Amino acid sequence: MFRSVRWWLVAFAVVASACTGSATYGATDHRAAQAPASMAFGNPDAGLSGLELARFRIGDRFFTEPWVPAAVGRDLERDGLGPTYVAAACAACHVRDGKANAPWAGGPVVYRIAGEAPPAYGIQIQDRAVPGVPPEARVDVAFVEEPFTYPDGTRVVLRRPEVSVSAPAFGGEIVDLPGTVRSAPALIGLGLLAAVPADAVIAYADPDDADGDGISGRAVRVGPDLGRFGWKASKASVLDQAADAYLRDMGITSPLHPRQNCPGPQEACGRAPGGGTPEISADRLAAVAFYASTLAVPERRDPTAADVVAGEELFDAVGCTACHRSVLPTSPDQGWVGGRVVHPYTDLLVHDMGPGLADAAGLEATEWRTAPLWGIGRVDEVNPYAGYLHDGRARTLEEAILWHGGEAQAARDRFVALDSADRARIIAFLDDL
Ligand code: HEC
Ligand code: HEC
Ligand SMILES: [Ca+2]
Ligand SMILES: [Ca+2]
Repeated sequence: MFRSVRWWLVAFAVVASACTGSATYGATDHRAAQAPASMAFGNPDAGLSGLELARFRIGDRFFTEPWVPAAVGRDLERDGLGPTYVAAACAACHVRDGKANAPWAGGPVVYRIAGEAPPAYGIQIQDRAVPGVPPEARVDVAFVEEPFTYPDGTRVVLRRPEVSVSAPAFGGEIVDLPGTVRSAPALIGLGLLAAVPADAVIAYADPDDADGDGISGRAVRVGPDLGRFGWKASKASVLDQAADAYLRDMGITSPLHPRQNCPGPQEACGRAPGGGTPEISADRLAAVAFYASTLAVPERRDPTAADVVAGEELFDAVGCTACHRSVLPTSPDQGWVGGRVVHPYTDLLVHDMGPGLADAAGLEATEWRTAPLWGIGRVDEVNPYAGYLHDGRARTLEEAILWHGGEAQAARDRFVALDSADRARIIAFLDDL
């Protein structure tokens, strides 16, 4: 009974948005109501035209199907994997368009050197390679337990990752360099985030905390553009992020990165055959970026349920919305994503999150982009092996909150000071997103 009521609400929302063209955020199409929960992130935005949907499907195919090694005398659509790589498909990390399997669940480990790139390896370690080419090194992640007790006596065991790099193929210096594990985020609503006017983001920045509320927030500049994507907002566009992923994660060259990822001393890598020049064309790269930009944000499940409403009020009252902003506009002149009001629960700014989440020494090591929270309640249904936070360390939303420090310390402390029923309400609200 309840379920069918919800179905009609969703159907109504789709019809309404199709008529007015002004859905609030990412209304999914009606199939979402029937599709399995694990597919909640895989739907195209309801605003796409027929032609755009066709492009979405092409992008989907290239996002999902794995690449294979190149071989001399063979020309396939998706050959050219590596020579060194981390995974063979976008979908191997962004599982069903959601988060990656966490390192504690055997997921692919994206390991980035924090600081200057060692010339023999480059900024990221590729721990796999095609036959005949040595992988750069082996990366293992272990977890150290850090028990935590609430004032009311409730205990939670937090876990901090500890990375060890071994079997370095091109010199041992990387074994001791500081680095950072990066978990693949869910890819919903990115076209909407791309369409938020830079001014609306910069308006929330307060780098010197002029208003003295303990929250600063810095807009990241990438050349003339605003950095919006990645855990440190280091990419201005989904296309840049996709081209980077092709080269660095999969070893696929593109018009943006035409040279294979084979640093000087890696001779076997340099000699290995390629899969074309470049290996992915501009058209296909653009289709994949389009796909990754147009995945719909799922409808909220039950936003008027009493606990969810109370949880949202508490979320605001303890100060979560100082960073996880609930309302942002998109520019009117942005086609299918334009002129909307979106609820991403991010300000797209980077904040000092304290030493507990730092990935190295130095000023920027503690800075992370406020993670968007839309869809966060579906993450574990889309992929039960997913982890939260930039390195996937948190197994639950509660653990993720307890890791907040730095500018978020006060909000975290107010969360900790709540009684268990109110903490559960905040989690119920997050789970509804
Ligand atoms: C080996 C794992 C891996 C593969 C393969 C991979 N990604 Fe990612 N992706 C990541 C990680 C890790 C991040 C976070 C990067 C960071 O913050 O530095 C990310 C971030 C992103 C983002 C930014 C999302 C946001 O919210 O800011 C986009 C877009 C993206 N990936 C698209 C792609 C596409 C398209 C492909 C295939 C061409 C792909 N990725 C392949 C691991 C992967
Ligand atoms: C000072 C800004 C700030 C405040 C205040 C803040 N957050 Fe966050 N939040 C972040 C940042 C930045 C991240 C990403 C940190 C990382 O991955 O290392 C994050 C991550 C999260 C995540 C994990 C998201 C994911 O995709 O893994 C959850 C859940 C979350 N915050 C909930 C909350 C709640 C609940 C509160 C209030 C108690 C809160 N946050 C307060 C900045 C903030
Ligand atoms: Ca290649
Ligand atoms: Ca490398």
